[in-house]
Amino acid sequence: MPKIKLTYFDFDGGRGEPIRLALTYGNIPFEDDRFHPGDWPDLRDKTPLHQVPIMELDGEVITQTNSLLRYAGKLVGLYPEDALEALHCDEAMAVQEDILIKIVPTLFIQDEEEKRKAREALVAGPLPLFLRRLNTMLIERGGRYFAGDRLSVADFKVFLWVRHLVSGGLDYVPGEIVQQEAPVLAEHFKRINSDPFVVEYYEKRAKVAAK
Ligand SMILES: N[C@@H](CCC(=O)N[C@@H](CS)C(=O)NCC(=O)O)C(=O)O
Repeated sequence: MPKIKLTYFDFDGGRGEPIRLALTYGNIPFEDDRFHPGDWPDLRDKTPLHQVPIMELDGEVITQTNSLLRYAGKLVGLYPEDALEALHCDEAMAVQEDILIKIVPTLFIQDEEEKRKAREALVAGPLPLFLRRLNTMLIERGGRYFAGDRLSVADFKVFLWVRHLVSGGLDYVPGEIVQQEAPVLAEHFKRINSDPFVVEYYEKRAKVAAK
């Protein structure tokens, strides 16, 4: 097993979090290298594509969230061996990336009115579209998981995004949108959120944050 170092912003979400969750799920030792967003400008130029997450494997730097997540999934048994199930897993991860790409620019809008309009535009179109698609994908795959009848890294990735949405963390995006547009996805969220591993992981994280 190579020595693994994962570098990402110090918050329990975003592109790095599913990788942390997967490695922890499989008890894979890794350096959880978290940095304060204020330190990003200094770190940025030291990363190959001026982006995170990055993973160092015995010192070799690798980029690209979904590639890293697939790798983590393979290490811990959360990536399907069956070709079709692997395709289903990849599709769900890519769908989540695509909607994220539409949301991210709105995170940096300073003007409140402009931000409200941008978020309302998301609620009027892309968000329901992507939520409904994820809902349909779940139904087509048996209603419980995105790939086969078992947990995969796709479930962690989509769960973490939905977790942020339902928390109301995006201003002007009502958390109820998930239940309204994608009830099967809302059930999926509740199921993963109450998984004993996930519960324990975030209990531990809450203790770290309280220190
Ligand atoms: N395609 C890349 C995108 C990575 C990406 O955009 N990461 C964001 C954080 S989630 C980032 O580094 N933003 C800082 C910046 O662009 O300055 C991947 O999947 O890893």
